[in-house]
Amino acid sequence: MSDKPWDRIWKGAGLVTCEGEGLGLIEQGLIAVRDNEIVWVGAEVDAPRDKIAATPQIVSLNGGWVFPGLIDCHTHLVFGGNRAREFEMRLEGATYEEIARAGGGILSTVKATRAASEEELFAASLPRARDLLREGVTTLEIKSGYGLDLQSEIKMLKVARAIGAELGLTIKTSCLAAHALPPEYAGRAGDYIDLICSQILPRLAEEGLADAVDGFCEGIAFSPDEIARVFETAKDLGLPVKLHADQLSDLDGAALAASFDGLSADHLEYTNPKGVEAMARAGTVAVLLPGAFYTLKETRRPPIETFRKEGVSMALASDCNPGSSPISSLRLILNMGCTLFGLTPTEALRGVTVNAAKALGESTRKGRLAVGMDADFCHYKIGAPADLCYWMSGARPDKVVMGGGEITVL
Ligand code: DI6
Ligand code: FE
Repeated sequence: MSDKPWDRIWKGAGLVTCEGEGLGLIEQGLIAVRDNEIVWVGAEVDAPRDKIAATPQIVSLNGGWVFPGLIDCHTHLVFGGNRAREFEMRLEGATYEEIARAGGGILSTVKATRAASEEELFAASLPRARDLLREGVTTLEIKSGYGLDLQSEIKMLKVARAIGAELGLTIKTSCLAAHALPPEYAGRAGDYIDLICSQILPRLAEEGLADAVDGFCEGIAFSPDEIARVFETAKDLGLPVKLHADQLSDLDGAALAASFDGLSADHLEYTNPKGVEAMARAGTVAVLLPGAFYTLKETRRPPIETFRKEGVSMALASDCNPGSSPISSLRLILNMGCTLFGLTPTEALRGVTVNAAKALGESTRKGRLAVGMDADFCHYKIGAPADLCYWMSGARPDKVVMGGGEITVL
């Protein structure tokens, strides 16, 4: 152990470390931090006395549980406009696909997002990120995909980065230019894929605006061949990929993502057993999105049992977006993951911590309370870890720590 003194200690609460297979619980735990890293974690009784005595700042938590900072690994929270009218249309019987084919859906958000200035987009999107932060989310993925032209995609991803700077959150960005066919390319999907591969991705890579490349592989979006072209370019640029796969139909999307060593395949309601096997082999995380399942009143659930059997890591995310998952609460998603998809609270909690970190390629820094990890964590005054899944919304964390510093959650 290094001789350097510790900066700060948090003690007096249980720890949900997410180490090992389960939650890695430690009752009466202690976390020590130096700079922005965890330097000691374990049971308080085992902590070195001399180190504790020399630490200038000790925070006593008085019960409750400390979790790794929660991670929402799939969001579309930067967007302009509002789709409440579509919600009403769906209540009147229209389907998501019908609305999309009639020019509503994603394309109506594209119109509003293109029309918004960077400042307007930032102002509209920040509250959604703040909602998540208030629940203890410290790492957040944000996708583009409502710009669908070079300048608008850049604008979205700059806003995503600016949200991270404003709130002190870790933001991972994904380019989702292959989300929908923009109206000016109607009937020319191949040309739009050319634009993505020859201009949008190279420019975003050059500017460091995209940490990964995503796509929407679906009958109402892009075919597996089209997505494969986008992924080839991503590979050439050294960017990892992930995919909206098999959400509304089985297009072998999961296997496609796995064949490019995808970080994750997301949605997966219609994924077939071969796709699950391919994901297991590639170490591709299954990102489950019960908010979209709920909103679209889907009845077909992702093959959870097969993921378990094949040892595929499962993550849970909000999919926060104006159409299919108008939700900016990861707490509610934890409950939905258990109630709608049959996850255990342990699986659900690992799904917004250790497995969500894996889905973002951040396993070495995020998602666990362990030595060497970023000092991101949140403290909830709850009786048992499963309370976060059981109670819908409700109590907020009373402390959120990011990079070793406590932040005020407004
Ligand atoms: N799948 C989704 O659930 C979202 N995008 C996607 O590819 C929906 C986005 C929207 O309706 O605006
Ligand atoms: Fe999505």
